[in-house]
Amino acid sequence: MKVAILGFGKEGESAYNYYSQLDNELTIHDNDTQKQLPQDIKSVLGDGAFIDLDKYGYDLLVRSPGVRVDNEALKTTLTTPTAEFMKLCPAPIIGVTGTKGKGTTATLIEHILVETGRRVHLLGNIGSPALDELGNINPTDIVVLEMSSFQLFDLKASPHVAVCLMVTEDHLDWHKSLNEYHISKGNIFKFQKPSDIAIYYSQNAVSQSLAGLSPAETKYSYGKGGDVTVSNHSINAFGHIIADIADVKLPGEHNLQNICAAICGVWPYTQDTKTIKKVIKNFAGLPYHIEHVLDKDGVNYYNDSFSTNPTSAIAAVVSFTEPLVLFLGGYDKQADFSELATTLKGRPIRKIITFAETGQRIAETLASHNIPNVEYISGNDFKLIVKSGISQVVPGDIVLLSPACASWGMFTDYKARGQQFNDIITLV
Ligand code: UMA
Repeated sequence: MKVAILGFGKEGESAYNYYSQLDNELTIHDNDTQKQLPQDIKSVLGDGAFIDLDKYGYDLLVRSPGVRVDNEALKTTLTTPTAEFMKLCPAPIIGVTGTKGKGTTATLIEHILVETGRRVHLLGNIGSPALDELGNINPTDIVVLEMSSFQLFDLKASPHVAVCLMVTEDHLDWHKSLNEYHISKGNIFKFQKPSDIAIYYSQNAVSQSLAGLSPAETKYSYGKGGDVTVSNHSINAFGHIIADIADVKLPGEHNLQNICAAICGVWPYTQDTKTIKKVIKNFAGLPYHIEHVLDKDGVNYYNDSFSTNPTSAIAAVVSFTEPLVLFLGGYDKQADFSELATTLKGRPIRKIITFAETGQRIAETLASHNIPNVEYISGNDFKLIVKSGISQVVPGDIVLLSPACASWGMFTDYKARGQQFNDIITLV
């Protein structure tokens, strides 16, 4: 077969390895002319890499998640690594989507199931291309698949257990509209069977209405009035008290909701409340997710570099009542920062530094909401940016990197941004 791999990042490389095993003739398409490619591979690189894909006469196009191909007029068969994986995966899949919290929830689901003795594979948007693991999965295993809107966009399959967390606004530079973003997320439910299980967040209208697309006869909800709730200072699931919220290590109200979602996700496989409690008590969260990194002279430093949209920055901000030094800014995904500004209103602000492509726009939005002590710093000197923020901290302050934007432009990814932040605060 003549196969084109569209985009040669993590997923593209995984697809390349997968399809080359099957003795296909492969070509890589990528916008990046500097892309490092396997030796002797055919390629189409540059701005026009994804234009008129039918003209090459391929039998199959394999789309990486970040590459957008509008396929209405396309004649060549288009697939994705996620679609191919779901078609062939021998084990049941618990899919997790939502605007934020996917990684934390999927990881908690994995930790709980592993603790009950299951063999579990945590794959997908979390950073592990699913096709890489396919040959290693047995029918008795469980796959936990973090699914982004880019992966769900043209997917015509849904997982056995589908978990949809809070859906707000994101990726409007990629999706044509908020509605399209929501429709993409809805694919996690749309192709389920009656014997499948749909899980939604009762306090998020989008999540709840998307779950309505599912023909699943079993639907669980978490949040107010749901099957799993936080009330009377405890986490309650299906009539059992699971844990006291004082036992939870993860910071923030949003993480209590992620825990509730994870309990719904594992419930079809385990109702061992003791094990669930043990994992919840021990789970301190993922790196760069409101991660406590330093306590220096009475000032606590938190790294939330994973915050790539305003919703997650809001969740981080409301986790603290102490005076904040906050860093905001990054790549422009056309997000609206006014709700973040409203959230910041009335909170104690030591300093807000805005930076990078969105820095000026964020500063203007905050100014229009009369948020005090905001400074925009232009340029790419992250050390200068961080040092300017922390120059006036006093004991009791919280220093928080929760940029509300993707890292691209200044950093390769959120991990590089988070690592640089940690290096700088540790040294100064
Ligand atoms: N490319 C183009 N043109 C485009 C977009 C990309 O040529 O318009 C090329 C790039 O030059 C690069 C390659 O495609 O060579 C990158 O492919 P990709 O953007 O699909 O990224 P991958 O490296 O394959 O990583 C993807 C996910 N990235 C995206 O969806 C953007 C990773 O999620 C995921 O961890 C990885 O697959 C493994 O499954 C990252 C992410 O930011 C963490 N996800 C978004 C989010 O969580 O909000 C959706």
